[in-house]
Amino acid sequence: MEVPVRKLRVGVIDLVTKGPTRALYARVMNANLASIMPQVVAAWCEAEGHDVTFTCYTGFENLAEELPDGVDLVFIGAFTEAAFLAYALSGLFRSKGAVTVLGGPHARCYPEDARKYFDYVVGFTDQAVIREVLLDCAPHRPVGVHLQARQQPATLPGVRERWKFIEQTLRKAPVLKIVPMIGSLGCPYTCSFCIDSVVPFQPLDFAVLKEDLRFLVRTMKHPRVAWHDPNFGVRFDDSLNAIDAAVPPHSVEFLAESSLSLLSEPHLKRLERSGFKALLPGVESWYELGNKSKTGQNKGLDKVRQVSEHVNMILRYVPYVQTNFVLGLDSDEGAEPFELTKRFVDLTPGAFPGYSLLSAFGRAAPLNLQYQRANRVLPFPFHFLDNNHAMNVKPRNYAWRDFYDHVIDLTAYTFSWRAIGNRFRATRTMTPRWMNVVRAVSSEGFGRLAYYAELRRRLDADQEIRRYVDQETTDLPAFYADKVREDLGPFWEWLPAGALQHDPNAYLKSEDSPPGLAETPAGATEAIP
Ligand code: B12
Ligand code: SF4
Repeated sequence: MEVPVRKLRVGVIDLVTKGPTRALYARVMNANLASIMPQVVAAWCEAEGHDVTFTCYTGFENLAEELPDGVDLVFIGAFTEAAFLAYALSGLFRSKGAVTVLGGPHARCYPEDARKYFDYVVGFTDQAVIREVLLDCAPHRPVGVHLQARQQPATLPGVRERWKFIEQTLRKAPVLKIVPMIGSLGCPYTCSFCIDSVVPFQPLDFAVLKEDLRFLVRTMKHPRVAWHDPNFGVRFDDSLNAIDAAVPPHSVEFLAESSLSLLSEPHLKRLERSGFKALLPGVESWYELGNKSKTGQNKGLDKVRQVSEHVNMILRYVPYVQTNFVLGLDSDEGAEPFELTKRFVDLTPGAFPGYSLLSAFGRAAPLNLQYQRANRVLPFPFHFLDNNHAMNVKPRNYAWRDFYDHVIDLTAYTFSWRAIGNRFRATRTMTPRWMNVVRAVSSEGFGRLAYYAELRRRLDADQEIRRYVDQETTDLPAFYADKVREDLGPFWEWLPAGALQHDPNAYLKSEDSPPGLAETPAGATEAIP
């Protein structure tokens, strides 16, 4: 006899920010940063017959009121920067009797830590994993269960099935409304710092993609789509053929992250014809990763010239280009890498440079094991791990103060009025022009510069911070604890005791003593003790 399934009241929360905010930029942009998976999870829970309340938290909502009273199970999707908000919410909902589940980048990178605060922590997630959680739906405390599918899911619900959650989220975006879509998972490249360097490339169903685009053209006035593929266009012709077969040229505007090696001139001509308006290629370093940027053995100034020419060519076809760089890689030494990036800014005035400080997100990438083995990973609280507010890898070739001097110099150069003016003039169309100005004068440009300057001042004057970054102590400097308290606002009181600290070497320790993998009866899921 079949046991009837209990109908659950399920809440799904997508955290796109780390705490309450009133910032204008957040009001305009945060809803456009919504993730795909929380919408997928909500659709899968409904398909299993449960009542679902979905909310994308953009920093303006009252979360305690958004979910119904008596919710049985709460899924939270979070980046590491929002881990504390997620932990606090888990505490809050558990206190009301709910069972809690964490998924997303933080769950993938720091499962050992997250299990202390959630009943379930999930890595790769497919429908079977979600079904398993729904069927079990029980408190697992003090240490939660860690579940993951053996690989990325073969299919994901498309825009049509996610639409009611997308629509509800985009109502929060007052001007620009961007729909998240995905055409592939994983990546064939193997950039050692990247979470996808070990995940096989896998295209998703092109038929779903086509149907979704047709649906969007019927449903929205001027649809804009952001591709969340880790590297869009690996199967270039297949992807573009699918887009072109589905919708008339320019009826949808597209944004995508794509590596330079995929952005040849013939490909760019096609992308322009099909309505691509923004591309975000990764340059990362002037000394490494030649394959990805198609610069082969070229290094240093030669690579700057080559990449600059390439990006200027991209700008002839696509109006908005953000070039991503990682600062502080082991191959960087002295002033040269920073000076080279300044040359790039001069030679490529139309591109918006996105800088990330080298960060090791737990078990995200194999390279992190090397950093942990060398005792180079600092235990900065998760809240600051957003590629900018803290660099949690001790640089190999720089003292901290010198490093921040270079970072400040480069940031000031990139967001000087001269560079802002050059960028404005070199950008062809209105929205990208102003977007660049707004990004430069808001938290990303001026805001970061002020933050780095404050940090640099403290590296001289604040004994606690100096000892912390020099690894003489793991006691958290008051500066950081105060900032978390301020940013979490009312959620601070729900932050579990001890959450500010984590073991930065948990990945290495788990590798040194490998756990036995216990299979569930389905055989498709791993429950990791
Ligand atoms: C697309 C993308 C973006 C997009 C879209 C972001 C979004 N909200 O989804 C944009 C450009 C906006 C973005 C911004 C940022 N990103 Co980003 N981004 C990615 C990228 C390239 C792909 C992620 C993706 O969607 N994959 C497809 C999904 C289906 O697969 P998946 O992510 O592997 O998820 C699986 C599981 O984790 C699980 N899952 C995922 N979410 C959830 C949620 C629930 C509830 C459940 C149950 C399961 C679940 O199911 C999936 C299927 O198995 C990854 C790098 C990569 N190559 O993966 C970085 C990555 C996720 N980003 C990263 C970072 C740091 C950022 C920024 C902080 C950068 C910055 N300084 O601005 C911001 C933060 C934005 C925010 N708070 O929303 C880091 C995250 C590390 C971490 N532990 O936090 C990554 C891993 C890159 C890296 N540095 O290694 N990003
Ligand atoms: S090309 Fe991009 S997505 Fe692929 S491994 Fe390198 S950094 Fe990761």
